[in-house]
Amino acid sequence: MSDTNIRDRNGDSAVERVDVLVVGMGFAGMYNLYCARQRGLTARAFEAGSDVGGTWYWNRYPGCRVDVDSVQYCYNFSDELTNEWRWSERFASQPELLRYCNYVADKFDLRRDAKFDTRVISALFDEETNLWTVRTDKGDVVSAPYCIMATGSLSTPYKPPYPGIEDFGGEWHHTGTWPHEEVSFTGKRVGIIGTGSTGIQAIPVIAREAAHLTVFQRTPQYTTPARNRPMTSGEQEAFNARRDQWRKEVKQTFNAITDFSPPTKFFHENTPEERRTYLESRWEIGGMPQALMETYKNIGVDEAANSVVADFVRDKIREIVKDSEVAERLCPPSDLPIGSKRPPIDTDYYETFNRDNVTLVDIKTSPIERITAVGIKTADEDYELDAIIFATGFDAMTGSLLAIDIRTSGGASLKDAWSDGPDAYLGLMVAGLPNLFLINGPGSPSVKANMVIAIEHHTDWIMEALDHLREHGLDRIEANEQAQSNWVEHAREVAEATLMPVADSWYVGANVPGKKRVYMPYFGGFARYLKTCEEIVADGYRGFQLSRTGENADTSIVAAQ
Ligand code: NA7
Repeated sequence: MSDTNIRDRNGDSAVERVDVLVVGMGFAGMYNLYCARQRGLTARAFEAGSDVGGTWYWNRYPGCRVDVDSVQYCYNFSDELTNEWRWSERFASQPELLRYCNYVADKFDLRRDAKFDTRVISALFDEETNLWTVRTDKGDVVSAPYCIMATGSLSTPYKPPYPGIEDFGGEWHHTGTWPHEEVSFTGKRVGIIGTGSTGIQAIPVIAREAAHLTVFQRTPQYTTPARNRPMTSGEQEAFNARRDQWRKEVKQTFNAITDFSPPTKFFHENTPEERRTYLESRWEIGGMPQALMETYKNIGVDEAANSVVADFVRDKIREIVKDSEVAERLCPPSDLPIGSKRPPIDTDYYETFNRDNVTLVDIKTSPIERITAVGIKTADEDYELDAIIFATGFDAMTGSLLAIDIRTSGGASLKDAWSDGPDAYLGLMVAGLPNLFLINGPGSPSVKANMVIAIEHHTDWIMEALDHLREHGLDRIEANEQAQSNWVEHAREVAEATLMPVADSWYVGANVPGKKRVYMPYFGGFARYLKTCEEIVADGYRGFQLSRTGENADTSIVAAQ
């Protein structure tokens, strides 16, 4: 494979030629770059941010931290790295996670092949030359036979288009593009819109600093205490000592997270008193969202089982929040199953509503009408504010991919392919777009799993596919339309057998007006997904077409199903 400068097909601009293009330099992009290099492949990565980190580069809002145990939310590919790094807290904060990303980039000299402050705007596949050509907003033109979209699942912020934002005299920020300079709320009247995982992390921290915080809530969430704490002495060493075993165990789990005693009973096997005691013990342990979601079998599929846990959280809210009206406003509605929106974990979220300087506004019954010069106007009231924070989430899973004009010379495009929903085979490839790989794409466990473990799996799968192609003198891999449809149908059936698609969540794209409603992550479990991927490879890449194109698209199909 080569690394030469060539001219593009029009012959009018010099293009750089590498083996692998990588879009994004978060956890996924960095690992892809590392793996490509390990194989002696030349690679070029582009990143819109000024440095590495992806999610942890952009989301700098107060209170931002991971909700998977730090020791599990990190790379596994290098024992040296594992042994060198120490986490300071059970759930690492954003600054610590960003330090980790920088440490990895330095250690493996990853920035050398990456260009920052550069956004990829298009990717065109030439059917004749078998090359993807990527163009950027800085004028770069780079070609490679393989293109890997490491663009992140939650990286295109969504901000509701309220009229009047340009009139607002104060400052405003979206949590997903938080300024790098310190933002001070001291003495300020702050309004925050959104009570998803982000709002729930930010609200208690901002409330402690601001003169007053007004929380604009559309849908109340179920959240459980994170019980974050400093790592204890020897804790990480003990985890690392059994990391090899853990790497095996994590592959057998539903969400690529271990150390949670899995449910052994159905809820009706316990008396109401036993349930209360059991759920209470899980509430006390706190931690990952599974604390409550994995208490009884079939919480995710059975309404009665689900409502037992949902009611438990509502009771907790009523216990914690002193003002009973505010408590009722914080209680999620009975038609919202617990877990159907991404379950957050928190530090002092409900307690924050006992503070004198915090007001909760229900914008479901009294929607925001506009932003004014001095604040926010709802249907019922005007709120004067010095700062507005949009914790309103992301155009998840598809937003960053569809923002790039991805097409082939044969006339296929990602936009057309996804006009009726984001179909992808295993969430890895899209039929009609050869040699284009998605990391954690729709139809893969992705956001329903520990993202770093899912990233490592996808990357390893892709790299092994590239090895396979090379070893067999091939240069093209493409998902079959039929295999893709079968997979999409399977993923749909799995999700629809549960309560998960019920909520208007970002999992189904309901937060972005006009987005096709599809449950995007694969909800069949990480272990089952891994096994399927392995079987497909063992079966000669079942459902993929592997071929040799050479310069003249002389397609000799080697494996096709
Ligand atoms: P989420 O979970 O999508 O939450 C966004 C919040 O913003 C949620 O409370 C929404 O209310 C609210 N929202 C969104 N659009 C509007 C409009 N138009 N009007 C009023 N309120 C709105 O995003 P997060 O950033 O909190 O979390 C994203 C993921 O990042 C998280 O799940 C983790 O995986 C990490 P709604 O519930 O839609 O009524």
